[in-house]
Amino acid sequence: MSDVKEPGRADDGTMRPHSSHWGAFRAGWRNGTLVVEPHPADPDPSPILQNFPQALRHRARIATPMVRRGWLERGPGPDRMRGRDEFVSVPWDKALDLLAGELGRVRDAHGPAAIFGGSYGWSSAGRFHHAQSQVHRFLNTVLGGYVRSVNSYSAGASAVILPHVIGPMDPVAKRNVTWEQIVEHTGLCLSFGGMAVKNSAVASGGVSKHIERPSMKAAAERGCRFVLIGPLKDDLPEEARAEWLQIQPGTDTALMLGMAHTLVTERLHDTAFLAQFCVGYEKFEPYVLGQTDGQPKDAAWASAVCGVPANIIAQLARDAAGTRTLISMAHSLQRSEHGEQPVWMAVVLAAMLGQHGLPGGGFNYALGSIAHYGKRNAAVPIGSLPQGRNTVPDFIPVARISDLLLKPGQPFDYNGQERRYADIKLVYWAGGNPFHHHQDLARLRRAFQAVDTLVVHETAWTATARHADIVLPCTMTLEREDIGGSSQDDLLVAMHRLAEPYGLARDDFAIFADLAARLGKEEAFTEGRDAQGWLRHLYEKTRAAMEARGDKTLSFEEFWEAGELKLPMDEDDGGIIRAFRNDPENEPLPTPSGKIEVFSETIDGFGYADCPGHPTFIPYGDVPNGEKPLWLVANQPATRLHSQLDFGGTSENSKRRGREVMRLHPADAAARGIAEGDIVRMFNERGACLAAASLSEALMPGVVQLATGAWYDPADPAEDNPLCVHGNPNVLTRDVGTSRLAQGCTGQLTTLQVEKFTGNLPPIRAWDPPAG
Ligand SMILES: Nc1nc2c(c(=O)[nH]1)N[C@H]1C(S)=C(S)[C@@H](COP(=O)(O)OP(=O)(O)OC[C@H]3O[C@@H](n4cnc5c(=O)[nH]c(N)nc54)[C@H](O)[C@@H]3O)O[C@H]1N2
Ligand SMILES: Nc1nc2c(c(=O)[nH]1)N[C@H]1C(S)=C(S)[C@@H](COP(=O)(O)OP(=O)(O)OC[C@H]3O[C@@H](n4cnc5c(=O)[nH]c(N)nc54)[C@H](O)[C@@H]3O)O[C@H]1N2
Ligand SMILES: [Mo]
Repeated sequence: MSDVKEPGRADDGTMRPHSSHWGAFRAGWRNGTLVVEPHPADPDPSPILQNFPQALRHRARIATPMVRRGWLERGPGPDRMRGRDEFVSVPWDKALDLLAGELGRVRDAHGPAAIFGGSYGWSSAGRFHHAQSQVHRFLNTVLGGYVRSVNSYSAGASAVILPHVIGPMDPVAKRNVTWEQIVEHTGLCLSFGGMAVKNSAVASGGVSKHIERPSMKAAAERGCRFVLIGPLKDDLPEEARAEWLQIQPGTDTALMLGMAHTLVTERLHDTAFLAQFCVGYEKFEPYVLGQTDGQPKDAAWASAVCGVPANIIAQLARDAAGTRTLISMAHSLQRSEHGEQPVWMAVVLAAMLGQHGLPGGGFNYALGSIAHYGKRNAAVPIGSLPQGRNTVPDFIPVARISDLLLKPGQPFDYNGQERRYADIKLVYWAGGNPFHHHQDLARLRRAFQAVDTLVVHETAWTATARHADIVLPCTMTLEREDIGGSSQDDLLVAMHRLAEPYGLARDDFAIFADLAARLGKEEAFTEGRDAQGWLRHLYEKTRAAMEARGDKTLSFEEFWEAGELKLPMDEDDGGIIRAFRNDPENEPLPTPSGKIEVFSETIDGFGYADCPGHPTFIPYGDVPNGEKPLWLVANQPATRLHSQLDFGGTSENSKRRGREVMRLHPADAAARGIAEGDIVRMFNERGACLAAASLSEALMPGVVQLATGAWYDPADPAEDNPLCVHGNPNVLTRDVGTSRLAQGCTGQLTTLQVEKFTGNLPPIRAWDPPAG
């Protein structure tokens, strides 16, 4: 790192365009410091941008290729030493020779179905250097494929349930109700899990204008009433002027059933809409009325389950029937046990209200959870790296990674199919951090011990890199050129290079190109293009589409010089749901019946008790009890994207005594003798972590919150289940699927106990490079 010759390091203050998942920005060097300024058009930029300056040259970056000592000395094979061993620095040529040899061995001995390249993760903004796209293209074009993962940690349950009942996730979330419609039309917004502006800070691929806060402000000023239903008051911004209904986690379906019961018994439900646009309502109403199970789902029942007073539930139903009502639901509700149910129930409730397809009304899944939703869509395509062909049919629902590695050959259910886990020998990860995203990290460690080889491309020493056998250092976006853009943003950004690579770091593309050459497939991987060639190739897709529409376009050189290209956006037309409402005969929904499915014959036919044929309240299994009296909400962090740049300034400054801050209600703190700023131990039967306590009345009593993203930091890596001294909630969460239908991630909620930590405070080492 001593020989860095940053472009512009002359400190001339020149600001160059760049982009990130958390905003478009400009950056340049002044007095030897990287200065980052938000894009001037952004009305509400994210503080996450300020993670960059400190992160760029932080010691947590990886400087050279590294090989785990045990793997180097003993070769591939299952090994308990993963995550406990030393690393040996090796030259690039040697690292690539070793890796190419191992990839060839696994391919020849076991075939590509022995390689897991699911490689889930957000990577970085930039259409070309997107690491997950790079690794998938490499595995397809060079090795013939890999065992993949389907769906996401974000929306594991909804991605599977929504197509059965209303349509694919994209039209329900991304092309449906816009913020423009809300500002103009919405009378009542029932916001399940809120729409925290810290979450809409982020959009995969980039976002140039954060409009959520100003939109909620404008809507509220016009008279839109926001009701926040959730355990945390600050899941909606002050500007929404929301009423807060405190609800027991995991019980939203019961609340909505209580509203449905009121609608039916007071004849407020839209029978004409249900008859014309839905199927199966007649099988659902008897359940609501208690005719099928003896339990009417009335407001009193719902109240006893969810904690919201019965009169408020009933009144909410009446109010919702009397105005333009929008139901928004955070991703979080379905990232938990039976997460399919609240999503389906919200679809049905909006149907009972007759609101689907009306401007500013109906159900918009995940609105406000992320900055893609509630926007217009780009009218032209944005280039992305072609993935090649994967010849391996095997896949896992993404959050079944530990099961895959621990249960080779064993059966699992998914969306009506019985499948088997493949037998994986080699795991290749680029652009994701399973020690951030996965649950029950002690189990994940065991799972990674079972394979022959774990390969990780990383920019920094994440816990995943520390558990790898071969670690290859990669550039950050600031160290390379790329094109930033997403289909829900009107700016394509020329991401200029701001710095030389850290140490010996290389671009993922360059690494894969060299590996491909060693395996005799360079041309298949690169198609004869270098990075610049690919940027021009990807840009041309957008430019040509604009030209075909008759829009003014820029040549690649002009685009690069200007720093950005303004994209044409589509009409705000409400997408397939509006089209269906306007013309149900000719614009059927892409469901089996072509209508909204209140009852699904397909799902019913699967015979899953944990996901029956209509929305059903299924009590949570993992509920607070004597030993674990508290709920843990493990939600998204305000100060970073997931685990990315945890070592950046905004993230580090939010910690106390180096630990992640957890929040709890003053009453829960008092009962445990915990004061503001105390270090606490959070624990259950799966694991324990330390965090710094902060007392807040923004949480309901009985609920504590610890955001995700603090890097896993084992007190003693030699132990099987060490204490995490930094505050990673995934040592506590459960590794179980949402149901047999979707098998989605359930990391949002679990139960635990919290106590004041009185021992000697262990040091934080998560950001120190490992011994080697
Ligand atoms: N308990 C609990 N767990 C959760 C959640 C929760 O709510 N609760 N939320 C879940 C959700 S919604 C998600 S999406 C996941 C997120 O999980 P991930 O997407 O895996 O998390 P990130 O931290 O974004 O991981 C991206 C990694 O890619 C690396 N990276 C960035 N750029 C590059 C590059 O150019 N090249 C290479 N090689 N690497 C790069 C970063 O350093 C980082 O380590 O977490 C999930 N986990
Ligand atoms: N700053 C920042 N923004 C992000 C991300 C990030 O890492 N950092 N990650 C992005 C990604 S990949 C995704 S998928 C989205 C995730 O978006 P979400 O999943 O919606 O976000 P979370 O913050 O995990 O959860 C939102 C809130 O849901 C509430 N909640 C939890 N359980 C329940 C429940 O049972 N009922 C109700 N009513 N409410 C509940 C909690 O109070 C929590 O604060 O966020 C995106 N935005
Ligand atoms: Mo996500």
